[in-house]
Parts: sequence; C-alpha cells; structure tokens
Amino acid sequence: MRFPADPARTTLPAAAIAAFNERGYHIQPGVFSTAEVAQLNAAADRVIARDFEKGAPPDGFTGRDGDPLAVIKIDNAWKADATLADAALSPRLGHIAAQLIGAPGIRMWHDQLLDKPAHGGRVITWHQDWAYWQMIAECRTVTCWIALDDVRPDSGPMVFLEGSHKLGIWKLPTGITGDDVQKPAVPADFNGREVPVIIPKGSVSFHHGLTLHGSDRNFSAFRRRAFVSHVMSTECTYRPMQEHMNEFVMQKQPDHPAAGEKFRGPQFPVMWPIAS
Ligand SMILES: O=C(O)CCC(=O)C(=O)O
Repeated sequence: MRFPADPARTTLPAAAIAAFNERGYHIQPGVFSTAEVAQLNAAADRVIARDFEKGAPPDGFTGRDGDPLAVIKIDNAWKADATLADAALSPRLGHIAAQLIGAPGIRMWHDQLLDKPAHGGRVITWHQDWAYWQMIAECRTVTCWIALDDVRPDSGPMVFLEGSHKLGIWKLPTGITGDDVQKPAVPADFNGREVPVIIPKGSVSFHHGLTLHGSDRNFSAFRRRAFVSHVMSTECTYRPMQEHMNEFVMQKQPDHPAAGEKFRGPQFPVMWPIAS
C-alpha cells in the first residue's frame, strides 16, 4: 500500500462533519503529498496511454475518439494499475468518508480517472451521483475527488450547489458531458451558493451522493486531471433497478450480492477499517 493510513491527518473535527451535513461537501487539504501526486500522475498518464501495468484493462474507457475537447473518462482504473489501486482504495479516503457519513466501514463502488484537456474539455452537466446509482438502495455514498493538477477558476473546476443534497433526487440529465449545463430549476426559496472547488493538487474534495454538481469547460492552458473514488457504506445493499457497469462485471464473479444483500465480492473492496 503506497498511500497508507494517516490518522493524524484524516481525523476530522466534529465541526467538519457538521459542515458536511449542512453543505453536502467537505474539502480536505494535503491528503496526498507532492511526491505522491507525481506518482499518481505518472500512473494516470500510463493508463490514459492504454499501458495497463497489471495486465488487465479498466472496466470502461471513453477516450477522445477524434474530439480534442472530449473529457477522457476511465472507469475502474484501479484494476489496471497498482499505483491507482492504492490511491482509489486508500484508507485515507476510507477514513474520511466513514466519518462524514457516520459509517462503520467503507467499500469502493467504482473509480473514475478524468482528464479535462487544456483549452477544451466539455461541460460536465449538473447531476447527482446517487441518481446514477439506484442499485445502491441506501444513499450512503461519498465521492472522493483527488485533484491531480492544481484546479484554477478557469480550468473547469467542479462546482457544488451548496446544501442541494437536502432537495431530494432529480431526474438524470440528458448525457453527462456536452455543451449544455442543464442546471435543474431549484425551488425559488432555495438560496444555496455555487461553490467552485479551487484546490491544489493532492487535496481531496468529498461530496454527498445527492449534492448537485457539474463543471464548465477548461478555458485555461493547463490540464485538469482528477482521480475519483466513489465509495459507499459497508451497510449498503443491492437493489436491482437500474443498469450500471458494476452490475455487469459483478454478475460474472462467483461472489456477488443478490437483491437485498449487502454489497460484497472482489468488485467492491473494503477500504475502511483496515483489515488486520
Ligand atoms: O470532475 C468533474 O468535473 C465532475 C466529476 C464528477 O461529477 C464526480 O466526480 O462526481
């Protein structure tokens, strides 16, 4: 494990957990050091170049395919690269996520490696993560978004609608990337601010499964890479009702949950607590 637990840096004060419950997000500075981010970026670029160190491909790979503005999106890169696996499954992320949602343990749902190119990168439309994950019966999920590049106001930062996790669930946007932001029409009396996630590389942004968020194009001369670990409580159960890549993969594995059972099996490794 290249990125071991670091409780001195990942133990949250009660005020941070209360703020997460109120706002729907939490920013944790310096979770990965500059040297660690350099390792992560080398690994990210290997996988983007389709060099799969572990000999297995990721579960999904959306490349540029002739569109220089496209956001590269790679799903479950942890299966292809050992460095990315250690980051996606890091107990640092698991520890913070467990405290934020008050979970006894944390399991990986899936990861995503994102590369938004300089002078381009399509819009990522406003959405809620759990709206895509209705096969997780309980909304006890956290998205851990690791900045691999310094995020600038003009490099297409992720933007949260603060407090929107309390508004309930919205219908899915049409397409997740494109040119159209598709911001949901929130109630007139809702006055949550839009908060851009301007953080240095190595910091991690955590958000609730119902927090509305999206991002604009990258207008800067700098790439905006992120490695995202989407995680859930170890108490979460499987509810077949919506199609997801993870379901197709887990059905092929001998050990996977049936309807109503807690998630388990090799598709969903436990990140926290650390196995003794
Ligand atoms: O990186 C972005 O701009 C959006 C990422 C996102 O939607 C997510 O990680 O849930």
